[in-house]
Amino acid sequence: PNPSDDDELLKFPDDLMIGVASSAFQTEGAWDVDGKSPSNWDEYTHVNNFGANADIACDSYHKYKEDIKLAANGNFKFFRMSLSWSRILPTGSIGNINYNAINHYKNVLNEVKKQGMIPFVTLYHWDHPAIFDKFGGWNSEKMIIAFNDYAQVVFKHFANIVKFWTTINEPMVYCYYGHGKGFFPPGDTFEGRGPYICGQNMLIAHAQVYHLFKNKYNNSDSQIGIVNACWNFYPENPSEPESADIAFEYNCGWLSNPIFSKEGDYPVIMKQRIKENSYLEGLSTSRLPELTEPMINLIKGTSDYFGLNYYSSRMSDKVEKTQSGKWFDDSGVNMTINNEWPMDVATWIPIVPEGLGDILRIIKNKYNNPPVYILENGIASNGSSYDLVRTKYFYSHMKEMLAAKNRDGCNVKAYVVWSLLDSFEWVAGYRQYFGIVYVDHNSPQRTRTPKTSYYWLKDMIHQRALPSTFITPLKPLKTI
Ligand code: GBH
Repeated sequence: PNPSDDDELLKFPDDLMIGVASSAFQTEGAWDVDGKSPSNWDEYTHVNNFGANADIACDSYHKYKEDIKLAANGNFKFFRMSLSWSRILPTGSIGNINYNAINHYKNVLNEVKKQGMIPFVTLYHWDHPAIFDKFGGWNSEKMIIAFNDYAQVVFKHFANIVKFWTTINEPMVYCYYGHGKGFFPPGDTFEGRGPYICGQNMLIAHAQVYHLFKNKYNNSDSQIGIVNACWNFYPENPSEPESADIAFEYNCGWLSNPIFSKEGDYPVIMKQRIKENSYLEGLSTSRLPELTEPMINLIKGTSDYFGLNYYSSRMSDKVEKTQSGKWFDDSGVNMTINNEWPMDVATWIPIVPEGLGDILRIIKNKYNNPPVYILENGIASNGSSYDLVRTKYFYSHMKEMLAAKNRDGCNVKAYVVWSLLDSFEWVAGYRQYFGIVYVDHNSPQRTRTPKTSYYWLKDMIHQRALPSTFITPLKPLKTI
């Protein structure tokens, strides 16, 4: 459904927070400063990644005050950031806490609060001490223990300052790219198994840390949860709408259903398909590991909110069974891009704002209308500070989000823009920029310049309403 232009639908209700997001590895730099050890991504980018690394990135480790000021001046109320595990526990061991890092993050968090914003902290946005990859990283159950240790140290020092927590950012993405496709460290290409093992270990690690927090560090008003990246799907063939359901379950449901559904466990359709495929391949058990009854109960209900990262949508179409043993083929659905969807420089982000509204309605119906924090939404563009496509992208997505909330009763509590700065973009290095603030990566100062989208968002947050049609912001006299 299209959002109506009714004025009421365009208002930001009082219980909706607008925020801006970043992550440690993508912005901090200072990769070997003040006792930090190399992370998995440091090691990986020093030998792979076409020469692009995050040794300096945006130098936010040193420039955090400027970043926080920029966010606060942009009227954002919510500051999403992550912590660098290898900064806090350089050897991975709790016997070796790096108090430089503890002090640094104390300063950062206090600065966020001083500037009138609420810090929203992700424990794990894909970077961990590199040494863990020697024992298999997230394909090893040792990682569950290591993550618990790290979380205890973090909660012990910061639970009194931080109310909003995320355990793991986009487990599916990390597991698929790191342990299936091999594009992320550790670069494993164990397609038909690695992602599932990684996903299960992350689910258990997440659940244990959730319970740890609830048992030992909970305040009545603190929240802890997980964030998943979900696409929305549209059936290629309207007479086979189930292809979109299957695609949802396989993509978003895999690591959401065990937490948010009433029954818990992986989605039934996913279990069935992977088992059938495994048998066809001549295996006697499914490549998807089993969640035992105690595990199901441990994991069920372990998120105070549904963390959603939404960028784009895909078309879905059923395909014949294959015996390729690959993660993607297990779904039995082909996921493609509709040529009519417009896009900017990132070919994986065709612009589909209605997909955000549609997925919010799916989440509402499937998981009993949980509070939803949209923790990332954004698009890459070329470097220009007159970033009209991005500005329009925010307008159209916020409009869909407001209609889903104001008209359809979806329980959206936060909308967080990805990202504050033009940052290190993982495997895309510095070739794709998501920032609402331009960063000159050629200057030693990493000079920051707010873009048009920054000023536009600042104005919208101030008005607490969107105009009924998009009004093109004027081009400033000077643009980068
Ligand atoms: C988010 O993931 C991340 O949380 C965030 O750190 C990142 O900056 C942001 O995306 C923007 O990229 O190059 O065609 O192989 C979103 C999921 C997974 C989408 C990796 C892009 C690579 C597509 N991302 N994927 S491609």
